[in-house]
Amino acid sequence: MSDTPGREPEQRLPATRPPSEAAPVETAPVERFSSPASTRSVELSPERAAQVVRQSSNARWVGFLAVVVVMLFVALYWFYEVGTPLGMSESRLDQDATNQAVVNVERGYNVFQANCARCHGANGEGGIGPTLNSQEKLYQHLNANYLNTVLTAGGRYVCGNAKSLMPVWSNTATPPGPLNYRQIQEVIAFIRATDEVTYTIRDPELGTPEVDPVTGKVKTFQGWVDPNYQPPAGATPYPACWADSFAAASAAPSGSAGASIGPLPSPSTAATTTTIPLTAQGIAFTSTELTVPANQPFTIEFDNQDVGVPHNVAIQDSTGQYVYKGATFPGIAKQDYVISPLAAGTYAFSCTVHPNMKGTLTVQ
Ligand code: HEC
Ligand SMILES: [Cu+2]
Repeated sequence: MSDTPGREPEQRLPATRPPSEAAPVETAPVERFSSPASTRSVELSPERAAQVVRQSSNARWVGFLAVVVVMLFVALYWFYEVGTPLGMSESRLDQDATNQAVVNVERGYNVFQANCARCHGANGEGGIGPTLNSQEKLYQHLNANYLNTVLTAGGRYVCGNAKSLMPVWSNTATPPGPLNYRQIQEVIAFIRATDEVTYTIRDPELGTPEVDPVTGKVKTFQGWVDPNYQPPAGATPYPACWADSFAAASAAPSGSAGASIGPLPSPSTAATTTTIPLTAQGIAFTSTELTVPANQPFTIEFDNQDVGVPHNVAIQDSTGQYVYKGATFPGIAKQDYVISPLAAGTYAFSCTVHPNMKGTLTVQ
């Protein structure tokens, strides 16, 4: 049936139900909500108003505390980043730089041992190549720039010797050497490392500290540079070519050593009775045992067979004191060293340029 106007009211929907057995009378309208009326009221009750006030006060506190926490975090992070005042802690970047410097030195140690130690000595004490660990040289001569140039241009840069035994190391040179720019930086960092820091020797591949199998301790090394070193007053700067430092030094001691020996005739005037030959070849003396008579001047006929490599002969007594230092000169050349009489005993002779060129001189 449709509810169209024009019909009788009782014919419109909803149709009134006729009383029946199940529902004998019309039921009262049912409340649709079960909550109390106050909650449905739109007005702000006094309790509700009080609650709103309390809640917004809490919310302000939460907000305030959140701001405080953020500010504390910012402050703490700030000091973590730039370091706390009064030097209580180092800035993060400085700390990273320090760590990186240590890593460079430790890796440079490995580069040096693998490539340079066979000529310059495990500790830079010198050998086929010149000494690198002397404070005199490290003070100014062996600066990072110079090292970089020498490693890029090769040993010929040092004294202008085209046949220098030291090859080019940097792979940026033509023809390229075996070391990349990182390794060059690292080996320079190692040579310039300060002796005030103890560094750890690490496995070149794994980077793990190396442990001494005997003592069970981690192996360490110290840098070479003494930051407090000052050259003696009036000292001349180290010569650009290291060989010149021997040429300059060798003149004086040979004469003064003779004076201390006593009233024996000076070697220049007395005819020497003994002449012994000595040859240097391949950065080594061909004979390591020499014998000369005691209390008599003698001559060492020194034959340097190494092209462009400077050598000399120096004699030390049992206390390590130099009693004679011959002039240093590059090969191929010959020179006679006239040496003042020596008291009987055992002496050591060596090349001051190449400390591992040595032998024994027996005076009897
Ligand atoms: C084959 C031997 C040899 C090797 C290996 C070698 N050098 Fe040399 N080095 C020499 C010789 C020899 C000289 C002297 C150059 C000359 O006068 O011809 C020299 C000179 C130098 C000098 C200049 C020293 C000075 O007093 O001016 C430096 C620095 C140097 N070497 C560093 C290194 C480094 C770093 C390595 C390893 C990457 C290395 N050398 C590997 C033989 C070697
Ligand atoms: Cu020598």
